[in-house]
Amino acid sequence: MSDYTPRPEHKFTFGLWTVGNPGRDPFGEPTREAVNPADSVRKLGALGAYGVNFHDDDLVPFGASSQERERIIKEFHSALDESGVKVPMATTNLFTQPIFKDGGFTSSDPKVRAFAVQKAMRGMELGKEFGAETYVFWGGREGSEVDASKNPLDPLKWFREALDFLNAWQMEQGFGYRFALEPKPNEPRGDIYLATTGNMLAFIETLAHPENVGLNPEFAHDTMAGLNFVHQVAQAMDAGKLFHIDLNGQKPGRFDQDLRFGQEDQKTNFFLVKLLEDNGYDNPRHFDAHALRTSNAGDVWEFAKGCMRTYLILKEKAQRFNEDAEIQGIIQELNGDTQSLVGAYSKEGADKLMAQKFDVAALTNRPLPYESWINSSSSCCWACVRPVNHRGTEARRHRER
Ligand code: GCO
Ligand code: MN
Ligand code: MN
Repeated sequence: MSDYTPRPEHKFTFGLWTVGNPGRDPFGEPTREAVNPADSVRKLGALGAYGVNFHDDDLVPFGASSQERERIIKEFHSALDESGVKVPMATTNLFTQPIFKDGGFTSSDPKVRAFAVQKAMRGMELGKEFGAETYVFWGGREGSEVDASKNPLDPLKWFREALDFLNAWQMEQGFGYRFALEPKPNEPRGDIYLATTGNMLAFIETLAHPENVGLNPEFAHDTMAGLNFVHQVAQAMDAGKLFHIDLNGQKPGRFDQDLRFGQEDQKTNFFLVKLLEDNGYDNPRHFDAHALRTSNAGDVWEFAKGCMRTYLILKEKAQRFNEDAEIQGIIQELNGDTQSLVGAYSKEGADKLMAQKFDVAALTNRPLPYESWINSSSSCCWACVRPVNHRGTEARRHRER
């Protein structure tokens, strides 16, 4: 039996709003008591998490007095010191307060936009107080239901203005943040601007300082849009922009479910973990999920354990996949030599390519028996990872799961 005990080096993190989620939904009142942030930190530390993240208002309630703020900060510092839990990421809540009903950075009202930027500046100060290195921007209210109300180019300009201003300011302060933008297609707005990982990647290149701005893609968000999350994350990695990641569970075409990591679509989760682990992803693995509304306070911590345990199980499977001689042999056989014949452009290379003869029939008819692979190797299920001939050990391992 493998050891699936989470440890700080696995870099698992949770938001205060995730384990602290009281089970409220648009149709119903909370089903659990609110959790004190310092208690969440101690509990997460005891479970082996690396870090905790927060929105400004998760830690210091909106409108709190300065004495109240000082008291909370002090208490939170002691909980972090005692537990060894870090704060790798912080963010601003620009969605709960009614002032943001038609957007924060993209509101048509310049005063609301300025207030949103000021709130983000204060949130950055709060994050730095605890050593946060990544600052996430999720534009929950940055969207619309009524497109007649503005020129669709304006919100993009205003979003850019806010990010450029905040980035210049935080650099001058010496905060050293990396910004991670988090796309989502809809909810709570009918349509949210910059809906997908691809939209965000293109937008980043239009900023004044694209070098320290990257992505915080979320499993649920791209899955809601019906996209292949593994491909989205791969593109962010290819661009050197995977600064952070939000892991959870989600069925396509639904409201934002924020289920436990691995609760849905285990195959995609397997390839996601494999992508991250195979390609040296070293930033936090953040679970932006919450326990089911049916959970009581104790069950919430089982939910947290479940997220981390699932990741470690999938990580182990990815390793087995990579080390399995039979699997690797089949992949090698299917792919053959993948060395590129095109390469970087040169005049000589172009002339050579133009003169090259291709045996189109042979290339077309090269067998790619993906279907036979599954049958002949007869994996007992995808989760065994190994397409084996039901050898005793594999079959036993399956039964033991
Ligand atoms: C959501 C989002 C948020 C953000 C969080 C951090 O769908 O509600 O995923 O949970 O990740 O605001 O910025
Ligand atoms: Mn989300
Ligand atoms: Mn998220």
